Amino acid sequence: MIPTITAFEQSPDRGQGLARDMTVRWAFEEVGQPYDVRLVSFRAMKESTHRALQPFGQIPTYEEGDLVLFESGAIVFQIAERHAGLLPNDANARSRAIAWMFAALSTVEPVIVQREVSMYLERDKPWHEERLPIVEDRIRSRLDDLSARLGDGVWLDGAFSAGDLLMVQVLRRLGGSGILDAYPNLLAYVTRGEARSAFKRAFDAQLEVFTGKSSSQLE
Ligand code: GTB
Repeated sequence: MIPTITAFEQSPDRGQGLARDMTVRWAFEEVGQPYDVRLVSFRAMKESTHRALQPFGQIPTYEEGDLVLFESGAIVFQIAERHAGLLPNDANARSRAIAWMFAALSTVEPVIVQREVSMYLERDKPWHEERLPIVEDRIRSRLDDLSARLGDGVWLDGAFSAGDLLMVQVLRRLGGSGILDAYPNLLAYVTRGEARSAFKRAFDAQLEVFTGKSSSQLE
């Protein structure tokens, strides 16, 4: 059975592949699982039909037969559990890769999201100028540690895993901020992720939703 996911009908990221359906699309592409996409409007996302799938009225969701899932991390984990290619076979290595999935979503991403909130929702607050450098220092603190751990490694722990997939997607959210520039190994890490053919297929598919044109038509 082909799973169906939901994605923005009109993504506010304008095709940059930063909305979380991109993460799920990338996971599907890595394991070679075809998938369908149902596009939802902002209004439809907040209606009861969609909330039955996603209690918070967000994308992405995942439906396969009787199974309905929300939370992009849980969806990537489901894909990684069901297919080879995103989690190692060795039990300990598998547990470590899962730890990196959690690290991406619960240790690194929150500080990056705080900056987005600060930039997009708090700009008009009298304390914005004071708060932003504090938030950015918190990001740098996480990146210092992540960069030290990655060192000159290619991926976080051996072969590419779902942990890398989530971490690369999280770090991509810093694009345009200049913050990653101080971490050449993390920049190279993100570039390696984006160079994967599965990433490119996923990226092109979500871009096509924004432009209404396939990548071959854009060339
Ligand atoms: N924890 C949930 C998960 O991982 O699935 C979070 C899901 C979530 O944040 N979904 C967002 C959403 O539906 C879209 S991805 N938002 C609508 C709402 O809450 O009403 C987050 C996102 C949105 C936009 C950009 N962007 O424009 O760059 C980037 C990321």
